[in-house]
Amino acid sequence: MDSTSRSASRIVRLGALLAAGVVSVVAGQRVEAHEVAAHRATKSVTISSYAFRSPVVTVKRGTTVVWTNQDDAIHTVSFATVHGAPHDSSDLAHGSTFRHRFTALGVFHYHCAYHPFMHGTVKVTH
Ligand SMILES: [Cu+2]
Repeated sequence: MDSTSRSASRIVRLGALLAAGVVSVVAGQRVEAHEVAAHRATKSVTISSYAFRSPVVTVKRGTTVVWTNQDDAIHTVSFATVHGAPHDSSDLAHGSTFRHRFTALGVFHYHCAYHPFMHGTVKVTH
């Protein structure tokens, strides 16, 4: 093998490595774009007339759920204490919001600490 063909074969190998790298980078970007879209998703739940509307929401993992109290009465968004559930919202006055990004899969039940008949569920899926 002379020096010309040796360097030519090195160039071919480098080209193959670059091609493989480019393919994996493109695949990685696709996955990232998909994850970013899920992470930016939000779902709104309003609190009005002493009820969570809608009481049951199903969201993809990474979604942020935002509760807004439209009642004059104070309410809370208080979850059963399980892995992946948010901490208590504490008191929400009229117009206040509480938000939590759900990163764990599961079914999360919550209620209002002042009005136990007010309850809701967040189902987090793939
Ligand atoms: Cu309440």
